[in-house]
Amino acid sequence: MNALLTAAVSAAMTTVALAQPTTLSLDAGSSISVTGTLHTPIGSQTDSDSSPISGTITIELDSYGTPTAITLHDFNMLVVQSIDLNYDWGFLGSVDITVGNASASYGGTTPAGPVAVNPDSTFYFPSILTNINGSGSATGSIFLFGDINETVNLADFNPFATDFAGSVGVNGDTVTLAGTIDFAGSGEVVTGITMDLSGTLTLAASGPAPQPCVPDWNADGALDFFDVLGFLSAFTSNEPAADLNNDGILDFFDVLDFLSLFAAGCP
Ligand SMILES: [Ca+2]
Ligand SMILES: [Ca+2]
Repeated sequence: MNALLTAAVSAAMTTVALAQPTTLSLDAGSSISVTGTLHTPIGSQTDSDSSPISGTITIELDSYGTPTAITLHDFNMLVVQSIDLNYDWGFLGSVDITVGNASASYGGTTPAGPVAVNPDSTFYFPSILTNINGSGSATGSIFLFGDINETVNLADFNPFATDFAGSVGVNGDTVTLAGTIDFAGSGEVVTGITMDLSGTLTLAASGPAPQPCVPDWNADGALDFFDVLGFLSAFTSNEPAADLNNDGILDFFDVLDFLSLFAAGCP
């Protein structure tokens, strides 16, 4: 045992922070709504459209039992239907904007957060970066301005600073998340014509909870010396939890299993 303990202690002198992100898939009912106000020489008009969205969001919870903190790693969402915005000034002109392959993705280079998950399961990210991508066309004509036939690039609006509010919970092996990401920005869609673009991504997502990390004995999200002490304490107290190979006996092989799991680490 002394040799094992020495090995355990030397193996555990460094702290390894554990990250256990999980990727959730957007469920049916997730959608995007877009409002665009077009500013032209003959006046401003506003139109809106919406579409279902599909995709994934990757988050990390500090605990997959009762979470108290959430980190946002990534999201990638595809706008399923084309976004069509139509502006009509009667005999003065009209402009139709169509984007058929729009997408929204996380624009940060590092994970956002962590922020608190409140006792009522809600969370709030005050400022995350969202990129909107996709291209389409703007066609029409405006009195004294001329015909319009140009390509529209949503990337011209990037990045959006957005807020992300929602709720997250764990039910057995499943993580569920509901939330909204609001975005707003301005850009020049056609030379000389600007648009204020805003909208909301409404998310309903679910996915698997990562498996618990056995060698993180005190479940604090880090692998360190205290986990080794915790296991050895459970072992010497004959706690059934220390029977890692499930053979009903606490012996040398359970200690070996713990050290092997500890050395392998956790995802
Ligand atoms: Ca630990
Ligand atoms: Ca055993």
